[in-house]
Amino acid sequence: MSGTDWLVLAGGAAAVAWVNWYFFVAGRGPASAASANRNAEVQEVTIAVRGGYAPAAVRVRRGAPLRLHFDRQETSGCSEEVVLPAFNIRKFLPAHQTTTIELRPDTAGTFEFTCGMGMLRGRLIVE
Ligand SMILES: [Cu+2]
Repeated sequence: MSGTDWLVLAGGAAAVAWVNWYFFVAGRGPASAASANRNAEVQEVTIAVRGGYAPAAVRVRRGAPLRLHFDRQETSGCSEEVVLPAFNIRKFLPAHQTTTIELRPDTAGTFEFTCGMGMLRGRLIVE
């Protein structure tokens, strides 16, 4: 392999290590709720809605009930609805309020959630 290949490989390994750290060690971000309450029955994740979704990627366990708390911190019309097509969910999010969506991720995979127009995007990673 050339020097560039090794560089790419090292970069990839570093990215994987960072992702694992971020999700499982950092105690914040996408998996904070899921990892902190790994054995709890209900998984809870709060997602801030302000010009996008933060975290934009939510990692959860398959088969356990999930509560997504959408904390909408703006009045911009773009984000007034959130849609989870894979779960047949479309929900209005009142401005400056937290709206909870309950679902049960029974299938592993990556599922998108978007605003009503499909402009803001987030991902639900079920594993
Ligand atoms: Cu939108």
